[in-house]
Order: sequence, then structure tokens, then C-alpha cells
Amino acid sequence: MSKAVYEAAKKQYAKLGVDTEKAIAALKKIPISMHCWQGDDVTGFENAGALTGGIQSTGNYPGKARTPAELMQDLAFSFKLIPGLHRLNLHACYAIFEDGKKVDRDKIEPKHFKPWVEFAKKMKIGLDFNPTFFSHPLADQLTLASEDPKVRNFWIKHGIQCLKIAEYFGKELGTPCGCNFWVPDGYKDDPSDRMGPRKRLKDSYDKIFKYKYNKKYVTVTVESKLYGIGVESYTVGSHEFYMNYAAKNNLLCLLDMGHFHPTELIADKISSLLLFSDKVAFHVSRGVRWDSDHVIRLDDAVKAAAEEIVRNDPKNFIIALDYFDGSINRIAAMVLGMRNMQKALLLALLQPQATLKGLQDARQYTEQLVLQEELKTYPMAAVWDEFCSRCGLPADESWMKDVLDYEKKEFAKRV
Ligand code: RNT
Ligand code: ZN
Repeated sequence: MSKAVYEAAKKQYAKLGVDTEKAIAALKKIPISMHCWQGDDVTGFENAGALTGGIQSTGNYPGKARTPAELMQDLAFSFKLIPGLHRLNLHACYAIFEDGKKVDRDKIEPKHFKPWVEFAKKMKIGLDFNPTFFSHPLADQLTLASEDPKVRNFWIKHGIQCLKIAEYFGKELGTPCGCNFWVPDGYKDDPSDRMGPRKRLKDSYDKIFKYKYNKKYVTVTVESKLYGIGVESYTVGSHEFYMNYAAKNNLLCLLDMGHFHPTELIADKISSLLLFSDKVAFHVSRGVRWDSDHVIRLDDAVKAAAEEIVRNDPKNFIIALDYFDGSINRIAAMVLGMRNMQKALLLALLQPQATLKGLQDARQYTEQLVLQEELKTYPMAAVWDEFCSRCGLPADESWMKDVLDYEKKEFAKRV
């Protein structure tokens, strides 16, 4: 696209009172936390076996990263194709045991993540973190909500160790680490006791957060879910559970877009949460039928969430991606999702928010509807093009050629 196309778009937006330069500058400053686990189908480095916990990655696309070195290489390559500076989201199961000295999850320490901190420093990015309460012999249906105190204690220790690791990330990298708690606990069929498991989950969390982590370095988020594969009837950590737990304990709610009723959108929940807490966190994901983790598209759900983020100041949000698809090139899946999230944010940044709000408050609903609809065909692509080219990247699908070249060169070594 030529500069003239951008200049024309700039003029068209200016007529609405939208400054495209401001939109570009704002977009550059919104970090998105890219999840490491799309790179290897949530496998991690413990050789723990199958992925469990009601989540599933299917597909055998070649080239899955098998080692820390391969995953870091793939992540670094992906970041190169994503405009702007972002963050990396790790899971506890990505601990690196040098010299083969493997420890169990209740004993992992900051030192097991040192190579990740070095990687982050080299990439000049911040790190976020997630305890891993699944894919483990002691994660049989219930973890923090287990009837067995030994199992609960094991996972409580894991949670505390993860807070220490998150502190280490925040301190080393000079940017607070978002530490997100999600447990898969639940039942396939209707339980007879709904209260017991929830009481135990609450009690376990109380024990984890007795550890007084340094809030300067760590921001704790808690993630709810409605159902998962094999956990269709009852999830201990429901939305209501976490909304109340977060409010009472001064933690943040994390909304995963795939964790609600299939037609329920999270965009409408954001303002209600934000009125009662400092920030709202997301796992940007896409539910399809019973799966909650398809690669995100630039769809209405993502666009609506981005609008709420922009309208309520992006600084008040923690945006992380969460999906995993093993049936397509995993690097392309990461890059595409990140770019889609950025496009959604740009679309929202290019809306005349004050005008739209004014129309609502003046009850000019017809004008509001017309403007909302006409905006959909405004030349956002020209602004996206300008943003990408200022970041030295293509705005179109030509980045896929680089991915395919990389695939040819690197994936052949991974058989
Ligand atoms: C699962 C949750 C959770 C996981 C990751 C791997 O339904 O969304 O966030 O996807 O922690
Ligand atoms: Zn999630």
C-alpha cells in the first residue's frame, strides 16, 4: 500500500475526529502476552504424558517443539513477525531441569526458570506465569478441591512455589508478572455435593495466598470455567466462585473467552468487573462447540472485547492469549492470533468513541446504529498497513512465506 493510501485514510478518519497517528501510537503501547503452550500442544518439558484436565490439543502437524531450545527458537521467530513489543506467558510445566535433576511440581523453584529469564532479557520482554494443575498423576479430576488432604497439600505447595517463581520473574525483568490460577477440578456427571468441593477449593486458595508475595512483582489473576471435556456437569471454580473470591481477596478475575456458555460474550462483563477492581485480565480464546481453545479469529467476540478494552483504558487490562491447535503450523497459529488481537484493538482505537457515547447519551439511537455500521467499512487496513510498515513488517499474509521457509529449514530436523 502506498503512503498516499494511508494519507487518504487518515483524512477520512479525521473527519470523524479520529486521529490515526494517535491510534498507531496507542496500539504500539499495548502489550499482549503470547502463550508458550501453542508451540508444543501444552506438552511442557517434564515428560509427564498426556494432556489432561478437560483440555485437548488435536492434530499432528509436523515440527512441534520438543525441547526448551526448540521452543525458544520458535517463539523468538514468531515474535519477529508480530508488530510491537509483547510478553511471554509460561506454564509451570515448562520448567527446565538442567543436568536431568527433575523435581516434582511441589518443589519447583525460580532456578528452574532461569533460562526463560535469560531468554526474556535477550528478547526484552516481560514474563507471565501459570501454575500447572493438570497433566500430572495427582491431578485426577480434583486438585485443590480434592477430598484427599495429601493431594490438596501437594497442589497448595505447587501454588506457593509458583508465586515465588512469579516474584522472581517480576523482580528480574522489572515488570510485574501476571500469575494466573486455573484448576480443572470438576465432575462429568451431576454431583451430590456441590458445596464440599467449593469449600475445599476456597480453603486451599486461602492457604496459597497466605504466602505474602510481593505485589510490586506479581499480579494474581484467577480464571473460571463453565465446563470442559469430561467435566461437563460441574466445575468447582465457576465464574461466581472466582468473582467473589477475587473481590473479597483483592485479586483479579481472568475471563477466558472460551469458558462461558457458547453464545455468551465476555464483552458485557468487563465494565461490571472493572467497577470493582483495578484491572481485568483475559485469556483471548475461541470456543467451538465443546472446545474452548481454537485459534482466535478476528471475529465479533474478539472485536467487542477489544472495544471495551479501548473504551476503559488499555492500561487497566491484562491481555493474554490462550489456545492450542496441533493441526496447523504452530508458529503461524501464534503469529496469527497475536496479529488478530492487535487488529481488533486497532479497529476499536479507530472508532470515534466520544461521538458514539454522545449519541447514546443523547438517545440518538438511529444515528448511533448507522455510525456503528458504517464504521465497519472504514479503511482500517490502510492504518494497519502503516502501523506494520513502521514496525518493519508486512501488513498482509506474506509473513506466512517466512513461516514456510522456517518450516522447511527447521522442522525437517525434528523427526
Ligand atoms: C483451560 C484454561 C487454561 C489453560 C491453560 C493451558 O481451559 O483455559 O487457561 O488453557 O492454562
Ligand atoms: Zn484459559
